[in-house]
Amino acid sequence: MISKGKARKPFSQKSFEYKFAPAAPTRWLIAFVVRCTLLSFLFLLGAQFGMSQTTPTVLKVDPPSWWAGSSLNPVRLLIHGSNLRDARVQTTGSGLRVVGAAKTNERGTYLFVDIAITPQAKPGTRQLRITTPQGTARASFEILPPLNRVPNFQGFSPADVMYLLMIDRFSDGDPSNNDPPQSRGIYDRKNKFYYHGGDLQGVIDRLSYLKDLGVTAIWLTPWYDNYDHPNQIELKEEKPSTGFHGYNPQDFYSVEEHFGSLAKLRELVDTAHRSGIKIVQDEVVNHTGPYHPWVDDPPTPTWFNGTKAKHLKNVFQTWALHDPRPVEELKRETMEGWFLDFLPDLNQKDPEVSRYLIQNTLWWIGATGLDGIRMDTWQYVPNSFWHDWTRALKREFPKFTVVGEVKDGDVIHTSYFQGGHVRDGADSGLDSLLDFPLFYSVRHAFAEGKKLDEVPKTLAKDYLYNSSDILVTLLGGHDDGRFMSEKGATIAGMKLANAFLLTTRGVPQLYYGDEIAMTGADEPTTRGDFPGGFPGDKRNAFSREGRTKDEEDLFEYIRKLTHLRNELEPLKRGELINLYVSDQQYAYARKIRPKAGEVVFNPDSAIVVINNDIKPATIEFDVEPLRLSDGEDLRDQLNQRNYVKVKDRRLKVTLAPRSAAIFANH
Ligand SMILES: [Ca+2]
Ligand SMILES: [Ca+2]
Ligand SMILES: [Ca+2]
Repeated sequence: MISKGKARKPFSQKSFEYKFAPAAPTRWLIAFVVRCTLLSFLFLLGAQFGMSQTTPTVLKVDPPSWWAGSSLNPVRLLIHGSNLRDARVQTTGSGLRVVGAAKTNERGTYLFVDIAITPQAKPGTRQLRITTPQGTARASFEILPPLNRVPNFQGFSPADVMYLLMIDRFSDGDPSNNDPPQSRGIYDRKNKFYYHGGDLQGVIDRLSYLKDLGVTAIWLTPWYDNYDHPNQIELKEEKPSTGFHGYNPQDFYSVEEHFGSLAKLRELVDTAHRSGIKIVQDEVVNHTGPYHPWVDDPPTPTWFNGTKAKHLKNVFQTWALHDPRPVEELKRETMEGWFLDFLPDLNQKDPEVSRYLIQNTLWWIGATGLDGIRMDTWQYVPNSFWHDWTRALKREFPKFTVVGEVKDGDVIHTSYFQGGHVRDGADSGLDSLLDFPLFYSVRHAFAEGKKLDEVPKTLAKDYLYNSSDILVTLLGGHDDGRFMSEKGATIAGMKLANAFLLTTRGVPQLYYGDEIAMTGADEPTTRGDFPGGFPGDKRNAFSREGRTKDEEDLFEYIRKLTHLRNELEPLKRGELINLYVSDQQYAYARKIRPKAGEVVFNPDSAIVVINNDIKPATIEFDVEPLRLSDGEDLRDQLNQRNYVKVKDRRLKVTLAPRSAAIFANH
């Protein structure tokens, strides 16, 4: 296969930059014009030496590799090139054979062909020969060694503490990829919408920091290759932006060159696994980036919903999706409309698109060993597709888990998308959702200081979910202003929010930098650079010496909570039992219900008491459901000097203003 990197020969602009020093967009334009001139020259040169314009060529093979023994066999290849009409595909080498006839699109630019891998096939590179009456093109295909089931493909669970980081903004471990030749001029740390240099090596370098913080799973923003030039379509503050966030895939089978390579990604997964940390991939299947080559040259006529010239615009009327009597036009605009009117909406009802996307997901997992997926824009993709996608995923990787992004504060709405029910004609099979309803309640109570009882009132709607224990809970993320930038936010409130998040039901997710109280009120500023992650930073907040007193205070508090969660089994998998609720006080327990035959070692329960008031509070409540013995002492795990005694199956607790306690017989 001619890899994409090789196809785009690095073009040196040094002399231009030296003479004219033009602005980045202008530089890109110059590079583009010169590249076009060069390509035309090479084309003419080819014609001169007798290469026919009708000779088949191959630019790319998706997927470029697969493993023997997969539940998906044969694999369907999508070969991109030119003059591929009426091509026959043959394989050379053992362990690989073509099944059935190849299919091409009208323009001869895309070819679909199925290849079967024999279970005994030895790992290594094989050749594909693509032959038409006008000639033969060759491409490579690799058979990968199947990865071990342990420690790969483990899925996440409520026993995990997840950490969301933006690759570009977390840590720059390799300055040599900051301004790569194939995408010169879109690195600028002073521009909020350009690349800042963070990469996969940076994440590897910070694994010990994350381990110390108590993180057991990392969700990284997408690492797909995004476009290599400024985005002139999506203007931010009236200027071109870039795909530093990763949500505008340009190539679903390649790692963004600013972040590293597939080999570096494999190294990250392996190193993280050795530290007991899982890796969660952020995937997008609803749309492609605006400059994806498919937009002007789709592999099938129905690859996208509409075309660049004629398509619906997404109107985000998501309520219509679960309306039993929907206005069909609204529903269609929501499912098939292009995000922001320019993100091309993939048509998963086209069987080739569906097959391509399912294989792409399996490939990232099978080729790297990752453990979970956070799926972007879940609700804008049909359930019939999700049904097939999750079924294929679980067949190959039974322990794997997926969390879907349904950004909505209403439990009635979000719960509709969890698997376990037939919705809109199919069961999506989705394991988990980001718990945005709880996120908003947490922000109101702990950041703004509003009534705390909004939190248990939101949890009271858990009956609507097929399973609420696996929901991913959060108090911050990259699409919202940071907790510490909310009106009324304080370190004390942030501590309470973390005490709640790390002891209630669900899989807690931290947002990078929240552990050191980073601020940022809106979408670009919430994605700030982690101090110390980048060459030349004035201080290094990854180390204790580099943190301010407040930062260190918060960091240590969160660290204590994650480690407690790790030590106290009930905090990981105990049933959530509410014990007391008032305007600004909330007490609850986590208690393990032993499985048949299971012996649970003490403590089998923990009691969390939170006072969100600005005054001290004394509350008394019944602990009957926990079956604690009268006279038993329970110690506050956050402050070992505090303890309470069970009396007449009740507890009386006094708490300082805006504070929390975690009582356990430990
Ligand atoms: Ca870098
Ligand atoms: Ca790129
Ligand atoms: Ca869609």
